[in-house]
Amino acid sequence: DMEFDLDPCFINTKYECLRPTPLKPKYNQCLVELLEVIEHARELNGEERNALSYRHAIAALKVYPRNIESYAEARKIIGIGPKIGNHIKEFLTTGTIPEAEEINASEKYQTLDIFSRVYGVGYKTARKWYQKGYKSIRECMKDPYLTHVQRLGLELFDDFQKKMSRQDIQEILDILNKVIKTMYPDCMITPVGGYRRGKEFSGDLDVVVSHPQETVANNLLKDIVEILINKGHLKHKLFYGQPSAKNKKDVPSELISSHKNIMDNLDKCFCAFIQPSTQICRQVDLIIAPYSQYPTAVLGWTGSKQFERSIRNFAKKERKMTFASHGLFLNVVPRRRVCVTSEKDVFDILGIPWVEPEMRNC
Ligand code: 8DG
Ligand code: MN
Ligand code: MN
Repeated sequence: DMEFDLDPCFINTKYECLRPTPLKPKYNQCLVELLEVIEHARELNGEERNALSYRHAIAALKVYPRNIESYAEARKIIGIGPKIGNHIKEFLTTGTIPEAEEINASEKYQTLDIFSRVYGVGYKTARKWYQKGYKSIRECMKDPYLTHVQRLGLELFDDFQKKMSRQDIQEILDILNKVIKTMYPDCMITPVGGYRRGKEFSGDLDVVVSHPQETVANNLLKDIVEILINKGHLKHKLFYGQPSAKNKKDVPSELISSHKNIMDNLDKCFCAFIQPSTQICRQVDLIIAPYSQYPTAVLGWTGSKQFERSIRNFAKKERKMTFASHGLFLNVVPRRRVCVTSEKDVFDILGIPWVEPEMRNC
């Protein structure tokens, strides 16, 4: 169990990447859970800005070194303004937040929440389906205007809802390692996402794959997907390709809206993978990185989403640099790539204290 440095300038910052955040907050758990309900409702409602301010406040409360005891104490935290402060006051006096209770009891939010969990469905489509009067996944399947990806997402809904234990993930990783390394022994295969951050249960498996030879890396996605299909592991490709500006037109709009801030130039295939021991379809996100972009790809795909967001903001606003999964760049004209050799290198160049993957859970 790690007790971290309580230096206030380290903890009290608007950049979550500057401080370690463990998986389970020590204090303020109850309050955090209630604020998360409101944050999610804002997202479902399309109030992204508002959701973001909740996320900053939640992240700060997760690392706060004791339980908040007063409104005044809460307001000293960067990211907690009068609105969220008032919710905290409600919590301190009543033990709950009325708005969060209302949301939890609301049939509308329960339905929107379910729809938004469908692969390929963004908050916008979730709201559209709700407005059409659909109440269940079954009803959505009868919608005459479904895209191919939405139909797949609906069909795979039950399987994709099932969380994967670390053992489930290990089973799939073993297969990926065996199949890919038989073809390309020098391939590097790194599990990222929530699994790398130490989560006990994951919604999907995210894997970054690279190869020291750039020419091999160029064909890696095609070769890997082909062999996984041939061996019967891959059931569907949910998304395949490079969602760069060039072929953005071909990306289903739902994918863009649900992955808005996370598009990069790396080759990727989001696929439905059959887990042999359970026969459950699992979402596996395969990301291919050229060797020179391997460190940034691993950093960019480890998450959490808020951790990534804060690195990008920090790089842009404090360093005049751009961080993306496909590289670190100096914002000069023309934009210049900064060479990096490891994940640690990226932290060093940006001047961010090293944060272990298990401590990126903001
Ligand atoms: P879980 O729900 O899968 O258990 O948690 P997670 O692993 O943290 O969430 P995730 O949705 O699988 O996302 C993993 C990380 O990958 C997260 O930090 C955000 C990042 N990410 C995507 N999509 C994309 C993308 O298209 N480009 C880039 N660069 N990053 C992405 O989820
Ligand atoms: Mn994941
Ligand atoms: Mn993923």
